[in-house]
Amino acid sequence: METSRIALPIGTALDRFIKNNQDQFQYASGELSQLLRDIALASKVVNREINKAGLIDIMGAMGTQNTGGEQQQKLDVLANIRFTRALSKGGEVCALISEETESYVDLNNEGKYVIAIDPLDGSSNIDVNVSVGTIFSVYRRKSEIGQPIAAPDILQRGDEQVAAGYILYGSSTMLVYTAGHGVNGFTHEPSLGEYVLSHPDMTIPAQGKIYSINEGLSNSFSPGVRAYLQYCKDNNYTARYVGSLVADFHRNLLKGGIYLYPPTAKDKNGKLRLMYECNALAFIAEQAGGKATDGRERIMAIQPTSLHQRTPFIVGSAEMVERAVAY
Ligand code: AFP
Repeated sequence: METSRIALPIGTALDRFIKNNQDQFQYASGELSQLLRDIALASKVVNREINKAGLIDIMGAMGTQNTGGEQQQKLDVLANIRFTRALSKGGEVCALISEETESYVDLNNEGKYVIAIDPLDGSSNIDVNVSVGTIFSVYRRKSEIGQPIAAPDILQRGDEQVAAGYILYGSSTMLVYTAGHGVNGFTHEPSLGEYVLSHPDMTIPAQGKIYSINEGLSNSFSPGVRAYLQYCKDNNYTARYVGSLVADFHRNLLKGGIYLYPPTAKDKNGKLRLMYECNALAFIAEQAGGKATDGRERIMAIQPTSLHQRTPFIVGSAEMVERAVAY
């Protein structure tokens, strides 16, 4: 009898995959792969906490606000602590930009990398048991190792990312990342505590039928956005909107679709953050064959001028994004 029939292979674990593909990392010297492993480990801890939400007192608001003036959830704070701790212990990261902290966190002057992270995106969904995510971008520092961090290390364009990814805490937990050589997805196997390669070489269909937008805000959308939404309806597209960016992005990546967060009356530059939400997803979208724009230029070409800068965001299947921009 074939051995695989009595013992199904578990597939390639994230660690093994990273080691086997070490040469795909720019400036491969082991630190970047260690950094990804640190993120993966912290995400497993966060995953464990999220799974317990409802049983222990970690749901609900902290009573404090984040940098955007939004209510911080207890799990936001917890996830921020977990990722910061993992990344500071690893020693590869010199500075950390997070949605949860006003300024960047200076970690270790010897570290080679700068991380921008939204530790828990969509956190207002936690109380109702809906998917949430973590989004991260990795940059190489520009200043000399050993020197204090300077502005050019922090305010880098998306095009300068050396790796980016997200973790989706959904019906299963997935880690999806790119290091600039395509996109690979790993599913968390809870009994082993390992991420296992489940979605190799992910590509987004050039055209899909799903559009994702908070249409409740449509009174304040521009005429162009409203016209594009009418086009979607005229062509019998399906509306799908979780309200957790990672979940909406991931679904569209797999099935083909478009996600839009345009300027609104409340948020003149859109709601989403360039440095720790849009850049990472733009990198993944482009690596998977899709597109990401603010309506005028590629997201990754935008030079950030502040840490918590917002941007309009249109991302997804290439042909759909092109059409939306034409409107
Ligand atoms: P929260 O983290 O406050 O839940 O915001 C989530 C988010 O940043 C992103 O994940 C969603 O796509 C988007 O905001 C939803 O915003 P609207 O509620 O305005 O549609």
